[in-house]
Amino acid sequence: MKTALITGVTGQDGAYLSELLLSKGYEVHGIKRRSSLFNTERIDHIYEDPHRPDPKFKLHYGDLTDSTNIIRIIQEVQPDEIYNLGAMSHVQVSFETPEYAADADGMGTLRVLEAVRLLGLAKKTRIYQASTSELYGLVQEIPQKETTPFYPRSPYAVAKLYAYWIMVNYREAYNMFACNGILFNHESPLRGETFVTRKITRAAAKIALGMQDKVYLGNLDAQRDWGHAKDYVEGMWRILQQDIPEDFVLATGVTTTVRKFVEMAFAEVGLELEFKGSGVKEVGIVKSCSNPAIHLAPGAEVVNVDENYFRPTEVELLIGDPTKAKTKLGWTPSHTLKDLVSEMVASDLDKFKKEKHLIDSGFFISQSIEH
Ligand code: NDP
Ligand code: GDR
Repeated sequence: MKTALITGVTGQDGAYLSELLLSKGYEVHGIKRRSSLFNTERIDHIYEDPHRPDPKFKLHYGDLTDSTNIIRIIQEVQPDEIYNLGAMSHVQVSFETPEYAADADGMGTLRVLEAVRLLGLAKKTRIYQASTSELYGLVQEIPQKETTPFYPRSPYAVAKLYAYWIMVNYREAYNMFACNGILFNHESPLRGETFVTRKITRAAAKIALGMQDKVYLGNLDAQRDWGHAKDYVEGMWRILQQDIPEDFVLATGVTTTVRKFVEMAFAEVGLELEFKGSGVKEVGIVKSCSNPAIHLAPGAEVVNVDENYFRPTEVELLIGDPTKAKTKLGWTPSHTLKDLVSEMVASDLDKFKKEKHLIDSGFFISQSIEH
């Protein structure tokens, strides 16, 4: 039985990857941060009571900014594989916390590599690094592939650039099995609520249920290559099962604007939208409604642009070329964007129907704040 250690186990990818590795018979260890509220919602369903004999899923308190803690956990776990998914992963927030992003996302990766090396595990432990399409930043080539030059456009992406190269360097210097997965955006019902896709699917669900009037968004022209997180964690695992350590792009090869994603999500609840105006004056209004449960007249404004969501430097266009992953890993994404949007909206509708029921019955009074 193989043992895996996942940093960022409480995040979207950590949850799906844990499920995948457990289904493959791995013993899975995850690092979770201490927080004042419970932060294990995404993995509660696979949590095993440590008092039971021989649990296959174990959690350790830790943080990528704390080297001694990383060393201790790796020494204790002696993992065959490490998936370094932990990161301050929000691009816009990284402009507000640039030093922390550098520490957790950049130096954190170095801490993992150094721990493995210093503990004498360089031959045993394979390491996956959660690299990102944000490395491509300002467009240099379309579509973007493993050989496309990088031009990061945020403190997050610059920190991830350091992480990318320190992985390459440790692979070359110490012969370590260290690989970068350069993953394009991947989403799911477990996606963090402040990333644009989830923000939109939540809004579509809440507006349909009469729980929210409109959603404020930033750059509607940005284009992203969106896939499903379930497909991407399968790719991560395949990257570490190769004979030779290499870096791979995982992407769908299809790009879509944020505006189009909004239209697709609202269509799922029976609202056809049209956009009028431009820049900060652009609005998304209801063109027609085929859902009798929704009381919104044509012309109702449900999308506004708020310039606070514009980034100081934006990544306008991402579209990946997954040919290398297809050829060498046999990896192909199995979800279309339409499937993904349907699944996310259905999940948010289900969640907010329950919340509304509790609110209407007087059992629940706090509605979540929308960012
Ligand atoms: P999430 O934001 O959902 O999860 C991030 C995880 O990292 C959470 O478990 C979080 O803990 C943890 N974390 C944050 N800071 C630290 C720290 N200092 N020490 C230890 N753990 C920390 O991200 P995703 O699951 O979407 O992404 C996983 C990884 O892949 C990230 O590194 C991200 O940058 C990268 N990536 C993601 C892509 C995507 O489209 N999803 C695409 C390309 C790369 P907590 O729950 O306590 O906040
Ligand atoms: P991204 O994802 O920055 O690509 O990083 P995000 O969903 O935050 O933004 C995608 C695009 O949408 C535009 N946008 C908005 N974004 C947010 N969050 N909120 C808004 O209201 C909004 N309006 C428009 C953004 O400007 C951007 O162009 C994600 C993260 O998961 C990273 O960790 C990962 O590395 C990359 O994907 C690949």
